[in-house]
Amino acid sequence: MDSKILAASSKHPKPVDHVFQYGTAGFRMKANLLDSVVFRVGLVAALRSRKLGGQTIGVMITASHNPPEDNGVKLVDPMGEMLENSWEAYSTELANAKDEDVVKVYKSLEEKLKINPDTASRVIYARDTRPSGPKLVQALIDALDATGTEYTDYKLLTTPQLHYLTRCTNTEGTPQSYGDVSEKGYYEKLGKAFKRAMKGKKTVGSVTVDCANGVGGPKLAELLKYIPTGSDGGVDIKIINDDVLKAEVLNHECGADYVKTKQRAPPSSKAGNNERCCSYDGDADRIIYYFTDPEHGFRLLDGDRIATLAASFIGDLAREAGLASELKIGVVQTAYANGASTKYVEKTLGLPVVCTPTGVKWLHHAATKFDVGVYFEANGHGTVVFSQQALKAFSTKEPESPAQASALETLRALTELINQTVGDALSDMLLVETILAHKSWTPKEWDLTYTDLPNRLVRVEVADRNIFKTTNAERTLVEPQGTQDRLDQLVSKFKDGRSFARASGTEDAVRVYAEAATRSEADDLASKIAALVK
Ligand code: 16G
Ligand code: ZN
Repeated sequence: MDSKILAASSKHPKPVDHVFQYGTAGFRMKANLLDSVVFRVGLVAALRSRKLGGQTIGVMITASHNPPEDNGVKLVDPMGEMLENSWEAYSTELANAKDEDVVKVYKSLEEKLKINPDTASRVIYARDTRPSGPKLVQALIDALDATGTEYTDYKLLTTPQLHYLTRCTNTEGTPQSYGDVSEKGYYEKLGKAFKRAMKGKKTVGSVTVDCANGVGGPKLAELLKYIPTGSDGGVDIKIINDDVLKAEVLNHECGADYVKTKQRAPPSSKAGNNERCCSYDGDADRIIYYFTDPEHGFRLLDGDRIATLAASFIGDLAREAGLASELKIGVVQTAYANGASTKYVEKTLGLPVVCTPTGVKWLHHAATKFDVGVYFEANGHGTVVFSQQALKAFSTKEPESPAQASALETLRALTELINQTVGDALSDMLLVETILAHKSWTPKEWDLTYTDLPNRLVRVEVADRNIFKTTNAERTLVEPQGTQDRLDQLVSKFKDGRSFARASGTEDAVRVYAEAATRSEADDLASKIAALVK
């Protein structure tokens, strides 16, 4: 095997002087720098699979909401979760090894982690629509061939579809089976669960879906074949920005990241006043809703709104089902969650809120501590996870009334509808549409549940972002010394003021978030804190 790895590696030389890091979203950069990285990630996937006794590891080639010329690669663990933390460091180590040391580092990891090279290794992989994808896939295949790994190429998929398939592959034929191991199985599962959850209801008006000209477009079109639409009741979906043939339009003036950061609808959207709209990102693991209010203009219904909507609906169902005292329901947010949403969950819904650092893996992990853990980043990445105890309660509780039976049936349908492996724009959208249909809500009623505090996010270029060290889920700076005290002093002068600064995990910058009672105060506070950290 060693000579095979050496020979294959020589076809994928590392760009000199480039330092790579497996970050919160895997490796991500300009696609022309990624060839050696993807090859070596293939080696890591083989090691990881062998370490786990031949369980299947997922490899996704995507750069999500980044521009079309970028690409990236990340690994998916057997149950569809993000790669275990310690393996991020092994991936980084192998990605940075000199060409002549690749086999040496590979062998040292094998030895250190006590991996038996004779154990079988299995990988499944997929990519998004970027033109650089197929060439990077070849680098991955070369690594899998060199390590004697069995693999299945799922071609084009959304990131959450690959997470789904990874879990299905590893649970096939067991009582924990997550669904049929095929792309079609994914649509069938969602379609069936959506019909059950909707119970013949119909959403008010239509929803316009902006697919960011990414892989979500063709996949949503496929999903529509499995769900009731238009005259059958269900949901009336209009797809826009679904051009995956013109590479340059991916994420360009459209998509969830554009809408969230620019706080405006994509210019291509023709939706009228009060019409429900949503945007996916380039690999369809994020979703943001919005609409135009005739009085107040553009209104964003972001990840915080989806979390509060889901928590309120599931909380009500658990009460109606007579399970409220048995099950611990909670919401997980990051420091970016609007303070008004946190207050709404704690005070109005009466549910606990946990705050974690930025990055899906932290939120997901904290959510699994609840029986029903609702987690969303404000940027629209999130889902709901159910404990074994919750699943058991939903399926075994004897209903004492037709209302209880109905609530239990809706809960069971939701556990099938929600992609519990990771945030999934298609699944999250069907969840939101189900809830709005049950409540007969337009986006206006959803928007009125609470009022966001005015807030501002600023990106600050600094000489060295690594000097900024935080604790308390990124809400408190421990270094540089004294900065947090000065920050606190500034914040204390603002009514409802809150602010924090943290080093970005994906860009060379520090991000400053500030909120306060009024728009001008939030802006003022943000610029003062930005000046402080500069
Ligand atoms: C990554 C994270 C995303 C997070 C973002 C923060 C995953 C899959 N993705 O894209 O959840 O919001 O980083 O970026 O965990 P930042 O560190 O630059 O603010
Ligand atoms: Zn994404």
